[in-house]
Amino acid sequence: MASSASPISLGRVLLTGAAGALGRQLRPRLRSRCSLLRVSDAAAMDAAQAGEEVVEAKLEDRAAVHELLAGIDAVVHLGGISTEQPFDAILQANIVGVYNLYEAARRHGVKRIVFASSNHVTGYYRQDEVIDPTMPVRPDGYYGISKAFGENLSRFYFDRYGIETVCLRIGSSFPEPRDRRMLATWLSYDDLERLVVASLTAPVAGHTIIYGMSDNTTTWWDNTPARHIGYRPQDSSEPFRAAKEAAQPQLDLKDPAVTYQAGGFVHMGPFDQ
Ligand code: NAI
Ligand code: 15L
Repeated sequence: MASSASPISLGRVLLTGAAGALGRQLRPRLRSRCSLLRVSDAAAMDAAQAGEEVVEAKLEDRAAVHELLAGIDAVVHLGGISTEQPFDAILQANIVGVYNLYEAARRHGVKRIVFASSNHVTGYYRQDEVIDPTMPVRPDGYYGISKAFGENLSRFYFDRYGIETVCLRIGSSFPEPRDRRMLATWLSYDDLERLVVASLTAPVAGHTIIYGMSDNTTTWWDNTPARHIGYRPQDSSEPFRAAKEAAQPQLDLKDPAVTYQAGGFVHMGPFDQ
């Protein structure tokens, strides 16, 4: 785990998506920094530890989400569908769900939200261009569109109600890069923790979009417009390069999954419903 523990208490924090891959990583890392960590998911979670509350809730259940936000200072919102899927499922979890979350946050006076967006908001930029968070979105599917909705919704809730949000356009957060594309997109779990803590503790966050990546040598993303968040990655995909290149010595440059930053997401769908 990252050793740069911030001395700043995070207060009463809600972590959604706590049963998921990243939620299970962040839960123990956030627990010691919070006066209360309320963890939630539609799926079953481990029992509450000291300083925790565990609440099962579906994001599309407006009343349940309203209850979830009671007494909370800040939210780390990871919950929702995390890959390309049919629109109706995405609509409920990621679009209705994020609306319910922000509306409950407004009514309960929550001050800051860290929203797990995705690199798939800009997946149709090419792998031979470097983009920054101020450039127009180019989603690569319904999933990316739903994350763009969350980014826009959160901007509205900042402009209208002053709720600060840091949108994390997470690249690929796994124990290690899985393929050559992830040499550019990888975010280690320790750097994920650094990014979330920086987003929760930056004195002024406003509405910020930042790519979630480690200090990779190959990169498609320039986080200069988000430097005020103070995120400093300390890991790199470079130690994995030789093995990943050996496993994939040839890339088909005519394959859209190689052309576009989205990678294999460009081949997901359409879904007949
Ligand atoms: P995951 O799929 O492992 O976890 C998502 C969690 O959300 C699951 O535990 C699931 O039960 C819960 N969930 C889904 N629908 C729900 C609903 N309707 N109501 C309540 N809970 C619901 O995903 P992972 O990898 O942990 O990602 C966490 C977040 O980060 C997601 O929002 C994902 O889109 C985002 N992200 C993750 C990346 C990665 O590399 N792991 C990359 C980019 C974005
Ligand atoms: C995502 O948004 C997904 O949640 C994750 O499973 C990875 O596929 C990641 O993007 C990626 O682009 O590698």
